[in-house]
Amino acid sequence: VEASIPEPQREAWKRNQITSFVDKDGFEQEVVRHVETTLARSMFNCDEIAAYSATSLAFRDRLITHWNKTQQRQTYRDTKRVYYLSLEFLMGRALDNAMLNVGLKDIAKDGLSELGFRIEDVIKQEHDAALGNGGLGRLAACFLDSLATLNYPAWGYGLRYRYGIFKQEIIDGYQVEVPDYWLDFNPWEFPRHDVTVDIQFFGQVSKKTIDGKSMCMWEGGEIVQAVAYDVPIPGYDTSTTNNLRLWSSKASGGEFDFQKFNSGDYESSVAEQQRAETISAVLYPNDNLERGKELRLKQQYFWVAASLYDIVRRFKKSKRQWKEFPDQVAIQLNDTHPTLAIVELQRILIDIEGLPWDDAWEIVTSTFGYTNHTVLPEALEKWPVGLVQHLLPRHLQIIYDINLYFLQGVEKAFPDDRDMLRRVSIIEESQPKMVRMAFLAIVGSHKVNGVAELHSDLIKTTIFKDFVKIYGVDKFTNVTNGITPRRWLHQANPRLSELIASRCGGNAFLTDLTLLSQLERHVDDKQFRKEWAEIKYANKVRLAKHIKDTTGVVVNPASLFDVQVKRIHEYKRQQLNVFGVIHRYLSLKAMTPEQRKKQLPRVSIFGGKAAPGYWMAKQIIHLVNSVGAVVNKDEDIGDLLKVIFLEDYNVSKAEMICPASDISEHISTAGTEASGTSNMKFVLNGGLIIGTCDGANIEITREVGESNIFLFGNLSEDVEDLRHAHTYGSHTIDPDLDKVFNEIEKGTFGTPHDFSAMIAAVRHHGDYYLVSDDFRSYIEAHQLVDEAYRNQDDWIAKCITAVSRMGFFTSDRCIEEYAEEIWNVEPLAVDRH
Ligand code: 8GP
Repeated sequence: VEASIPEPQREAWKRNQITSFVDKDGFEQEVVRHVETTLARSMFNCDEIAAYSATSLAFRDRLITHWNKTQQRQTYRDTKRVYYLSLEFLMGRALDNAMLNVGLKDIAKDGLSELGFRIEDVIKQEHDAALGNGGLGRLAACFLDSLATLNYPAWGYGLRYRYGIFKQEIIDGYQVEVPDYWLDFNPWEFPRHDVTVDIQFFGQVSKKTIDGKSMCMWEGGEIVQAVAYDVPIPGYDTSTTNNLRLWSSKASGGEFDFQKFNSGDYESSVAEQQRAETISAVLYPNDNLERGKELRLKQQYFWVAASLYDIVRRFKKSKRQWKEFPDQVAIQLNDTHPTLAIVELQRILIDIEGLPWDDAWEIVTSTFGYTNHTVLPEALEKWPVGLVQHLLPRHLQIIYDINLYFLQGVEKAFPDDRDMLRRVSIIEESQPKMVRMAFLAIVGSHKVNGVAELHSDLIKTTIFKDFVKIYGVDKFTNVTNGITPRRWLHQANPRLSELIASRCGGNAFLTDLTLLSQLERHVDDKQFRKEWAEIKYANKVRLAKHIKDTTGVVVNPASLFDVQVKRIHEYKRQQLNVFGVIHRYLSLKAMTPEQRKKQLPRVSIFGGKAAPGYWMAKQIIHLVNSVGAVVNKDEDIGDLLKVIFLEDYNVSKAEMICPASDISEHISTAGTEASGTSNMKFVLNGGLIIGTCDGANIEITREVGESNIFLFGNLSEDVEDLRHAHTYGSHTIDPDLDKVFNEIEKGTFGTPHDFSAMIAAVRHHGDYYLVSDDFRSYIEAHQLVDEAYRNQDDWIAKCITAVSRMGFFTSDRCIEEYAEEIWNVEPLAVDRH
């Protein structure tokens, strides 16, 4: 619909351009206006939530004017855009980030104070936007921040879940899940009731002849409507404000079926509406695990089809030829969840636009790039052919055709390798037959990347080995993950950020993180070290207060804070950590009081959610809590060891925890953690890490130097042989670990039966994650940590040195690599604020 204002009337619009506030008085006016009009309240009933709402609305207004200008500029210049398709965006809080990126936090602070509020209290009112599970979703959020900051024309596309990742409560030492209903009041989204797409499911395919051409028609079935909700994404120190478009599902054709209603069938008309709304109702709470639920496949197609419709609609406005599509559009698939986009674009081009198959396929494969985030077999997506056939009959036909042409090419190129076709086929000939989504993603993309060097090498030599033979090695590349220093340093750790700025020539390091290297000159500066240590201590005091408030346990901030916060998963080996904690406890117990006095006090802090259906992960949480319950009240031990489980780990908690850590644990079995990104956050905040030679730990070691990290454990190349030996040779358990097991079995930490499966996994079931093999070297690495920490001066020097060498790990660098190597897009130059 043409809704543009005619030229003669535009003058009035230009005269009345909205001006955003620039100073404290302007900000206060906006807050008061929003409290009194938008919220319909007054100074007599304005609580902190109202202050938060009004402040957010004031900043939102600002963002949206920038957003409008950014979109107009991008449309006018008509350059290539990037579309980042991700089923997860783990955004966290928006207000603090918006204030910092726009550069008006100080003004807001003063203004709020004059109006009777402390800015920290106002910021804390915001509910995290938690539309993700862990690393994959947070990476998408960091990428959006970098894309906007670097002025790339880019959109994110995702689902607007009504329920984000569940909230975790710990009751009697067990995880309990509580739904996260977060949309009550969300000032950061703009419903676009005018931007809707009808999405088709089920139905049948028939052949029709149109203009002498035989075409496939997908008809019948049911229609669900996708409604767009837009979230503005401000860049740091630039006016570029990009868009995150989230789709929400509703029944097509309005509120409910009036015909059914009138005929007295009220219930079923409401039921139909509810069924439609179910599609975007809930985020699946699994990290690195795929459960193959039908509703999940529906979510995927719903989101992908709506997003592609939107992208194609935007492209068509420019009236270009189809072959120019890949010059205008780059689509990145965040893991295999959006792989149906490949099939959907091919369908649009051949069935609706009438292009020949080969021309369409050339366009499709030039458009897509695919990022793999895991090699764990249980996380690789496969869908039963029968399910795809039922839900998306036309798509299944296209998948079969894609596979046919692909396999024909393979057969020609490898006539002697008969088994090759079976191995690489997009259809797995199992019972039932399955569509292998990763293979489809590879075949339909022009680039495939892993997320850290080791991981990118592993996918080339293991799960995607045959595809390297088929396509050549150049199709496969690496983009090591990164994090945004705006949120993960400047926002999370303002005092450290300020101290760094004072030695690095101001805030420029926030957009050029390599400038951190200037810190190295100050490593020996006593005053600088002292200020550094004071900031770390203050951050630990803040965390200690949170621990006291939430668990009742008093911890001494002078202790070494040892932190492992991430999703609970056997491959991440929280069990190794808790076994190590028990070993430490037993060693302390065996000492004389004199010996104990010489020991270094430690707080072991755990946090993270277990997928609700992941029984073993829940047992690990239970063991940590059970150990804490015993150790924390043991008077022999006192401050020497405290064991804490922090409830409901999320993005905003991470912002408090990362700055307060002395040592953090990144201890996955070598070869299993694709990258890890919290490892980067902890080092950037002046903590050291203990870790295995896995994921990005390896590159962090290369950058910061071996003397500034504590590595231990077997290497990834030895894992397979060790596993083989466990199963077919004799498997002896490390004697110290055996003592730990015996203590658990004695009932020291509660009912032994609760933990018998965890122990049996190591003793009797092949110790798949190599807990016993790595135990000795893990304990030894911790002894080195203790020794190093005793010399505080050296310790601080290590931390400063490590931070100064972290420039590589900014997500800005990642985005530049993607832009150059995969997307072929350029930033649009713009004015600053
Ligand atoms: C995660 C990886 O486990 C983590 O190492 C990495 O840092 C992060 O992705 C970002 O790249 N992977 C997943 O969360 C994942 O693969 N999830 C499901 C798709 C299986």
